[in-house]
Amino acid sequence: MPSDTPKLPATPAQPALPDGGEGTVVVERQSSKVEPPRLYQVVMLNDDYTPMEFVVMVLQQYFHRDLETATHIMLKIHHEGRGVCGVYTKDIAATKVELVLAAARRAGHPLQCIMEAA
Ligand code: TYC
Repeated sequence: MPSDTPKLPATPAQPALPDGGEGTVVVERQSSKVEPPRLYQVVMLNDDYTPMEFVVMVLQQYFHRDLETATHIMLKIHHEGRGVCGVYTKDIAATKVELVLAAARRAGHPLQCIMEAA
């Protein structure tokens, strides 16, 4: 080989081993069980001013309810004072509450929406 040929790095004698060649591999046990995430229900509250059609639209748009189910939930809220729109993990429930409140504010309606541990 001519003396100016670049040299490749030397191949290690041993392939890389998980124990670095020491002969021991430690597998750590999980210290705690993985629990399913806590769930939160998004609850809409009744008021005297928000139009029924707006509540039905919100239930369809933000909670993916069909017209019949959205109407049923809206009427339940209207008669009983509150109703569950859906059940979600914490971040999703919080986002839904923010989106509903923002939509109500934009439209000038006093609609209130909260989340609570399911
Ligand atoms: N009570 C309202 C009305 O009579 C309708 C309504 C339903 C408002 C549900 C809010 O979360 C609500 N126009």
